This record gives sequence, C-alpha cells and structure tokens, in this order.
Amino acid sequence: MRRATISRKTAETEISVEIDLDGTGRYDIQTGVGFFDHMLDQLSRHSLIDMTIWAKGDTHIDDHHTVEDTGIALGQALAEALGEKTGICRYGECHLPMDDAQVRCALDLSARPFLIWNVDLPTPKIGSFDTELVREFFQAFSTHGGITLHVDQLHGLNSHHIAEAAFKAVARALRAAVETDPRKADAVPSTKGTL
Ligand SMILES: [Mn+2]
Repeated sequence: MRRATISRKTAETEISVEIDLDGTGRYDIQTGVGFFDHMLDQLSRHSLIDMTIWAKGDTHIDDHHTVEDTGIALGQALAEALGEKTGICRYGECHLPMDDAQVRCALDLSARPFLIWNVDLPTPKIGSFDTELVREFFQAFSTHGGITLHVDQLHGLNSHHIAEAAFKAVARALRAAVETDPRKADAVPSTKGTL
C-alpha cells in the first residue's frame, strides 16, 4: 500500500495530509486559501494521487505559513508513501500548455532535493493570493519530498494560467515518476541500489 498520513502542528499552522499514490486523482482539499485549493486540486487530479488535505493556518497574517507548511506536509507524505522506492520509474517530465502559458517540468524522485524555479508570474497577486507563494510551495515540497524539481516557464502572460500550468506540469511529471515500471518492478532504480 503506497499510502501515507501526516499530521503537523505548529504555533502557526495545523495540517493533516492523507495520500494514496495508486489512486485515481480523487481529492478533498480545504486549506482556507481558495486559489491554493484550486492548485492542489489540479495536483491531485493530474497526478492521479488521491489527496485529502486539511489545513488551518494563521491566514489573518497572510497565507505564507499555510502554503509553505502544506508543502512540507505533502512532501513528507510523498516520501513516506514512496518508502524504499522499489520499482518506481523515478523520472518524470511534462510540457504543459494552458492558453498563453507553457510550463515544463522535469523531476527526479532522487532524495536529493533541489529546486530550479524559472517562472516569472507577472502580477503580485492572483485574486487575494500572493503569487510569490507558488515558489514557496514548490520549495517546501521539493525539500521534504526529496525531489530534484526543475520548473521552467517557456511562455506565459497571465499569472493564473502560468501558476496553473506549473501545478499541472508537476502533477503530470509526478504521475510518470511514481508509476511502477513493469519491466523492473522488483528493483530500486539506481545503480547504487538505493535512493
Ligand atoms: Mn484555473
């Protein structure tokens, strides 16, 4: 069973995350941050990873802690659900177009966290959401999920489209990477024998 449940509580946020890597993209996501929920819905739907995410954060200050800590908890859940990573495809990539926007994601479930974030969101806000938090989320997700995560924007005019294309590109790449390789389902995909 490639599932994990993470509960995380600090003075700033309280978060619970439940995921199933072998799901169908079913989600129930309530973080108290509307645009962020919309993005996490995309992440689940297009990775086919079932996600139940509940967060209550200090959004009276701003959305920063809630978004970052959700990224931490979701990354921890991914790492735990992957376990020894036996049989996974490990790598994933996607070029994702959405209207004016095109975002490319290449990722490696390497246990070597590294974020390349070459994305320029042209407006400081999407609705009431601070656009700089998109990067904060992926930084936390990459660090705690052990993901080498490269995200590059190739085109884009509209911040909502660019952000959504980024989430969908990561989702699609993740779907490919967590998939079990039918030709090598019994081995960890590394010449070192461990990831
Ligand atoms: Mn949208």
